[in-house]
Amino acid sequence: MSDQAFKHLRITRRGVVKSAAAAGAVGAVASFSILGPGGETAAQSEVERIAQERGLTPDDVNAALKTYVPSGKWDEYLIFASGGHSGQVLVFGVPSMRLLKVIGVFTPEPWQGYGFSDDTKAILAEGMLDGKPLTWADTHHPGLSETNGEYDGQWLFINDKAHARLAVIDLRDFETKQIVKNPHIISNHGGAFVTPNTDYIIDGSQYAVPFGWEYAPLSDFKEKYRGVMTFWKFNRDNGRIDSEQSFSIEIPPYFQDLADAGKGPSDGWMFSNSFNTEMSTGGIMEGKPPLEAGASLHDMDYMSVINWRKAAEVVANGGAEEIKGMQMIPMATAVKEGVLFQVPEPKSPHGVDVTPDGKYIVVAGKLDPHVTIYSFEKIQNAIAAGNFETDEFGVPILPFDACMEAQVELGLGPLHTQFDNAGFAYTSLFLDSAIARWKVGGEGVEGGWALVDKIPVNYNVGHLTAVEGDTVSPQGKFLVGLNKWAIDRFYPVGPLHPQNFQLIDIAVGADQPMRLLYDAPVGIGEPHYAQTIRAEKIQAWTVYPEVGWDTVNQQKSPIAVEPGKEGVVRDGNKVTINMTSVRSHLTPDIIELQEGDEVTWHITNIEKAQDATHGFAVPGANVNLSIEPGEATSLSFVADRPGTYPFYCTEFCSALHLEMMGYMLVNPAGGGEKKDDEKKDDEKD
Ligand code: CUK
Ligand code: CUA
Repeated sequence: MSDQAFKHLRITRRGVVKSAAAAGAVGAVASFSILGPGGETAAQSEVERIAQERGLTPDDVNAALKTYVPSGKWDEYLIFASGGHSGQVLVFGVPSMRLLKVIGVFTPEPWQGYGFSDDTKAILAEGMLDGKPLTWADTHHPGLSETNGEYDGQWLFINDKAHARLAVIDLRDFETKQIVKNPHIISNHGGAFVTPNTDYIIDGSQYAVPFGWEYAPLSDFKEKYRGVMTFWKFNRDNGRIDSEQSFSIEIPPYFQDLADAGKGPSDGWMFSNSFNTEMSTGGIMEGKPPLEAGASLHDMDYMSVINWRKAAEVVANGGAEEIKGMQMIPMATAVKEGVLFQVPEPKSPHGVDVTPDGKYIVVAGKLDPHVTIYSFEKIQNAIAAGNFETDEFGVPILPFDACMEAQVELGLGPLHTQFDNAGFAYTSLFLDSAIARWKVGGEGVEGGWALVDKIPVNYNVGHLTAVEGDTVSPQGKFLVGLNKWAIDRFYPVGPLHPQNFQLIDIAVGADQPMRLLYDAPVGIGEPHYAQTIRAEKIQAWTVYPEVGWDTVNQQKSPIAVEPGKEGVVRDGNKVTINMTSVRSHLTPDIIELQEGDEVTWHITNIEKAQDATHGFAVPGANVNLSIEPGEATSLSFVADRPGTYPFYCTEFCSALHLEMMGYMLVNPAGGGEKKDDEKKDDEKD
């Protein structure tokens, strides 16, 4: 930038950066204690010099000051983002946008030992598909647990769209504790969305299939294919989903999409939009319209309106059937019992979001430039009025005009909506590559249901996340656009570009434009959705509460190894190793095995110091463990290849870390051709 332009940058006595260009649009950002009482100072000219050298505008300097978090200082908010195809969860700090953690969820994660220790292998095994292991997932929607509609910082759930699975993460240690596979459907999308007290986690189907994805020809689509809305019961006492208490509702074979739980006045209900009410099944080669065209013929699709509390009563009263091992309310029962209704919604909608006060439901158009806002009260009145039309499956269709409160024209490709603490809603515009801010209306609101302004984003924004933007009390301040395309934002790293998380300042007043603060590349998958929580709500352990901790069940482990009790126990060809790890030794450090031994190796990290994690690798066994301070864990394998195996600690834990190793010697069975009785003799030795 030219010197001329930069003359406009000034740091005032109170640390306010101002420029002619940005005058009035720039707020107080920091205070420089080193600044003198007036005029030019050394610090000021230093800032100017750096800015000039780097070609930074006054807006850039402001953005830097608003996002920089100095060493040793912590971020105010945490983002829990889907890791997309990686099958993991990403944790970012806001406003720094620093990546704090990648949580292993559906995919083995070697650094955390996730999927390598016996107990975490068992968690991944819960998510097998018909007994086949899956090592990836298409994670879309993380959902933080809520108490009275507020994030409570205790649990996180996330769905796997590709296989209709749901995972439970404990935020005391940021580790995955459970994976459940939906027995009714093979792909989901309307999950993980929690009810206001986390009684249930909603998990709606995406692509219709016969129950249990059994075979049925596409010509039987209307008869055999179905949509499903599943309600997983969450038990806070043990921190697990209880499949026995969970249930599904059979719904028409439309492609259900996003979902959201009601709150406040709409608590007890949930909403899910759908597309492809045309029930197109493709068939380009058969001379039919391609699926995306066939699925976009109607002007209206349907939002499902479900009384989940009533549905739970129906199940409790025996109104459900067991299908594929889990309760299912038949569609006819759901209709008869007043559980299931539909409301028309404009053309292939995508997002559905309930306003913080629970009074309105916002549906975004995708192929319609409007958001459509429904009034929960009006929906209830329409239900009370009765006398419904139905679709061809007999499901009531409430009159659009009777339920609709307002429509706001925002721009092209509206998808998802978040809310702030000042009465505004923010809707992503995928086709416009922009985020629209609009005023939520309602009783006593001046100028409601109206577009306020837009900010361009780079590019193709999908979801967005505002601070506590899904709760009954959003916090405002920051918004992050989860942009699918980065194009020119980062130095090229090959044809597969990173995703771009763009941090946006929404703490500005309504009369000032939203401002872009920071671009954070995400190079691990496509994180569809994220939620942002006040960091202080999460009180994670820095070390496990007791030495010898079972990190899956969060209690003292029965297999914990105490110092002084280490050793190797042999029972025939079953060998149990009891090991401790502490800086800088593994005890025992020489392990003698016989070829074919079945080995169970218990290791306890007896450290109590923060960050004194030891890794543990056994070459040849495809194992790496992460044994955090206090953790007790195990691994099992068969020593099937005679040889010499140095095992070692894989975290640089201490000055003598490289010495933190030992030898595992697997003796050949009988030196090649030994007889069986000789082998037994060897084992006795
Ligand atoms: S979806 Cu991806 S941008 Cu799965 Cu919530 Cu809308
Ligand atoms: Cu323990 Cu390195």
